[in-house]
Amino acid sequence: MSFRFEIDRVADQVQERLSALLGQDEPVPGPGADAMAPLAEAMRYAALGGGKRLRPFLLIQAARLFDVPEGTALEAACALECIHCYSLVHDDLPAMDDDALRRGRPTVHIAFDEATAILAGDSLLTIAFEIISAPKCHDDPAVRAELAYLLAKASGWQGMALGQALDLAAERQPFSPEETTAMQMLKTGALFRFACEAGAVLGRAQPASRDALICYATAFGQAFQLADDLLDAEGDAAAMGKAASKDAERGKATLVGLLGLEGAKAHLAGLVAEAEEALAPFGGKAAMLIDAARFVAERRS
Ligand code: GRG
Repeated sequence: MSFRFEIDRVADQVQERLSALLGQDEPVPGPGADAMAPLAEAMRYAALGGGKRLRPFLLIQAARLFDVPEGTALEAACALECIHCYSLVHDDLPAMDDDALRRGRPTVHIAFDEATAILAGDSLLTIAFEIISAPKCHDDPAVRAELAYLLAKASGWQGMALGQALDLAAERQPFSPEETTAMQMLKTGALFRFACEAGAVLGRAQPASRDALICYATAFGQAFQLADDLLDAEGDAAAMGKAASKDAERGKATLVGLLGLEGAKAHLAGLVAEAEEALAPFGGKAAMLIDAARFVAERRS
């Protein structure tokens, strides 16, 4: 089965399940109903409006290494995607990146308003924990509790939110390559790590297998961010006729700015090799995860 086919198939599954989870089958009766509608609509707009669904894909593929059925892994995968979508809604706000477009459409605060975007982000964050702690996620409450714990750690003040805070700080003070990598491993890497670790938790993996997946996720997360920075840098260089990116202009820390285009490309190839090597113990069973690392490094949009 090809990677392209598989990632599209998983994206369809995620779309269908998220649509059900964010459905409006229990409308609030009475005077609150009208007021509630824009919030639910904004959540659906943010979560159901496209996206590659890479994090759910990694989670489902990691779980598959331990023969976890896709229907089981899908719940945790949807919880993770809700966190990702929340982070994008908040990242786009005027107080953060102040972006008007996301996934080819107006961002949530443009399509609705700022207050609704903040609340939709908050609600996507919290519904993630409803999904991951519900019995449908896993029969064993200990597994659900571990997943919820790991997801909270990955998302919050020691994970993605800290990474975002450091990224904002990097606009005011110069970051070294090491500091930039550490920031990116939190900002974008923490959710990729959760995706892979959750697969191991769902599959009750041995510590060595879990560690191998964490190594893979670490290299994958860095490769993803570096490829994203390269896309920005090359796109902006083409548009502006010089090798300076929008992020660099804003004073944002990127490895492309620090290593240069060629240095960054060489580093990216090394990260993909690292990701592949980490999965060697799983043999051919890890082919989709290896293809995912190659995909993020090679993507052009
Ligand atoms: C607001 C707490 C808080 C955190 C925001 C992840 C993040 C932290 C911000 C995203 C900013 C950004 C655009 C970073 C570049 C890399 C990235 C995460 C891109 C978006 O992820 P994709 O490519 O998006 O997986 P899709 O649309 O495919 O889901």
